[in-house]
Amino acid sequence: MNARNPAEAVRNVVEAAAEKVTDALTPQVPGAPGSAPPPRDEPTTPHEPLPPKPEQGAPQTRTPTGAETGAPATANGQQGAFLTTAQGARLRDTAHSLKAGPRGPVLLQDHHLREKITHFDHERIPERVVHARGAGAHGEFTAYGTAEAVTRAGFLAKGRTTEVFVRFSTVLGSRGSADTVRDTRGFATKFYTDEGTFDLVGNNMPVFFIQDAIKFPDIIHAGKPHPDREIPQAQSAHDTFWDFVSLHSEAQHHTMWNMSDRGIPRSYRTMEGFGVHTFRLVNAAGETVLAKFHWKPKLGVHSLVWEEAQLLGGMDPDFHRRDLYDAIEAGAFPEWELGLQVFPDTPEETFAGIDLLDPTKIVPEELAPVQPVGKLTLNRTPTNFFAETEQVAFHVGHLPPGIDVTNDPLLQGRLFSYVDTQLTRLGGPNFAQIPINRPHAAVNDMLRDGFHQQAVHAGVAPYRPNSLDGGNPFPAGADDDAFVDVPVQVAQAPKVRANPASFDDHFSQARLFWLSMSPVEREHIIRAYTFELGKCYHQAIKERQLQCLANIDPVLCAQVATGLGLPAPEPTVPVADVEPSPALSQVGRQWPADGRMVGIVVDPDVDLDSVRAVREAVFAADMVPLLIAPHGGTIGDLPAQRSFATGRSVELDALLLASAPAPAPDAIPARDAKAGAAGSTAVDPRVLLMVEECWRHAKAIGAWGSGVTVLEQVGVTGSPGVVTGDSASDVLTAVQQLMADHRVWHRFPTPTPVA
Ligand code: HDE
Repeated sequence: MNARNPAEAVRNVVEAAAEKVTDALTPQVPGAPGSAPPPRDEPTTPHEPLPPKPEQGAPQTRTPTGAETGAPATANGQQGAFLTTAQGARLRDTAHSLKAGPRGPVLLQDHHLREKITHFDHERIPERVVHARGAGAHGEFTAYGTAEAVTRAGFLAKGRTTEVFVRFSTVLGSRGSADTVRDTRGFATKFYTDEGTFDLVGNNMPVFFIQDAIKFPDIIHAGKPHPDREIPQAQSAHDTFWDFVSLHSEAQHHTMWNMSDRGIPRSYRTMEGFGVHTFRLVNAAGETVLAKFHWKPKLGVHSLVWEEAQLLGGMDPDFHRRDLYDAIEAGAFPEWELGLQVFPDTPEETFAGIDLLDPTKIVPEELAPVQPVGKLTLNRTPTNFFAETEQVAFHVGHLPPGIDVTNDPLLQGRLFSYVDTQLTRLGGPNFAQIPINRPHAAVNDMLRDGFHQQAVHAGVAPYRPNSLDGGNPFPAGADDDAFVDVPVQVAQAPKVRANPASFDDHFSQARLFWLSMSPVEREHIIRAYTFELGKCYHQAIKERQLQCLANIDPVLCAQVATGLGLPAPEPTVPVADVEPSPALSQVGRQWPADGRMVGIVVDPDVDLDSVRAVREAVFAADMVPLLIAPHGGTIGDLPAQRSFATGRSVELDALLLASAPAPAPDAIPARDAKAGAAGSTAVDPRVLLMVEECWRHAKAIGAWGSGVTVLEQVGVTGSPGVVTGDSASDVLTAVQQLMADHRVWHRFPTPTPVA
């Protein structure tokens, strides 16, 4: 055994033991739960903890005040071969309480029992009040240097690479809710820059429901489950949400984004991200510009269809986090470009007539192009969900020199909220000392004591000025790279509770978004509004929201009204005359298919060589092949990752049929309701259902050999995006080309007229 370190040696031993039993059945796709396969018998020889899985990362081992310790990241975890107390005393037994004789009673002196149970009692902490459901990953950001002219932020200097941690989230649901609900997604990035941590706490939509932070509790109370029955979970399809947004019409632009395909992303990897607010950047010469941050995914923007999202909520509530972690494990590292829209810093703080302080407005990319300034790559999964994803604490006020805030009233309120929320959630003021939050810059802050203080501060003078600690810490001078608040002129004005008049336009940009959509995206928006309002109980709320839609677009309003069985009202304000922004549509371009799932239906009679070749070709294209077979185990020498009983179309991006499997022995409707799908008795009905679902979800489907007969039985042969051929590799090539468009949208006509 020639292992480089003891942990690797341990893995070699455990792997060797496990090889004997697991070789043939190992699924060979991402998702193995541990770093070594388990042996069949319980291991009894003491050894060091197993190393993390190769794709896992962890916070660097920094001191609470930001210094590198040089210890490996694994030193954050458990040490040694033996079970111990929290104080490090070795324990012989953790399965039996200390009792007066085998039949008890249990003795109060059992300090191990009390330590174990007491700690367990306190394992849960309050979940985030919003964005509770999330998934994080480590990565790095490399700057192109293209932002150097507008900001002095060191991490944006050419070629500079900075460690990051990103957390994606939904907004409304509880921690255990489903990933695929219709909602806004959080996209929060912590850059551990050597000038202090920068948190870009953004969303996958560029606008927000409200213009003033004081209304955040209102929108969230309206969106959360009703307080009496605590339903519905993690969704906006209910009365209180639509009650608020129909009365509070500044929410209509954001609501339109939620009702569009952006509300149901296919993957975190296929989402754009937006800083939403306008920020102020300052360069080395002290000159300023206004700017908006954008994340552009390498894989393009891509979404689920609504039925798929609903099925996935039950089939795989962890769909998005699984997709993220499987992609990283498979080496298909998710990538985004960071981009800037830059505007002159004028006293009016407007651009092309758009108020840059109004967070319900975008600046169309056609007017101000997004200029790429660097690349983000997520390349390591967390080692421990709680330590990293749950305890990470973002704050819009974590800013490095070169990036400053503006007077956007939503941003100003956020500057207060994020620290305040961590005090409760993370139990005190020292959350910056938790490993995932530790800065990668030297910290000398004069903040002292408090719950869970981990720094051992030296000296006697945590105050300024002092002479007893030699005057330390010293204010940074002009040449010491300090954060300097930009001395922006504050307008002379009365103290008021009021908005500028420019904030009063609530409908024109909702219309701009609607007009920018392709026909199929508009059908989806009509469907989403009709579904959500159809779930509301009260007629008055539906009618009020229809009035808002009438003010946005008459066709949209009429279509939704028809679905609700209500008359379409006339607009109460003139419908805005706006130019569409084609950049807002996600349809019409081509994208790489990295990390996408390709199902391959096989049976024991399949031509194994062609399946093996297709499987290799799918892997080679950075996608994941899933063999779907009548039973688990293997087909020939190939592992079956799904059976007809465990598999479902919704986890696939494309489906290939290499066989026409006869009904398996468990294709019994009384046992598996999917087996009750209507169709021929020659083919397993669950395969027919899979084809049917892929077809109606506009996915590419391919078949060769006897697989072609399955398509005939479902009645989809020859329809758009359904490929047949003699050669498996030709079929795969054609399917891959279809996947570059994301979906086969032209399979279905789009009848709604354009206004
Ligand atoms: Fe947040 N938001 N927010 N938010 N937000 C939180 O902070 C808040 C807003 C966003 O993965 C909380 O640590 C107020 C806009 C993300 O940990 C809390 C207002 C945008 C995350 C909070 C807003 C966001 C949060 C809850 C109105 C997009 C998850 C837990 C002024 C630009 C970060 C926490 C993570 C989380 C307050 C509006 C994004 C309560 C008061 C606009 C991505 O502090």
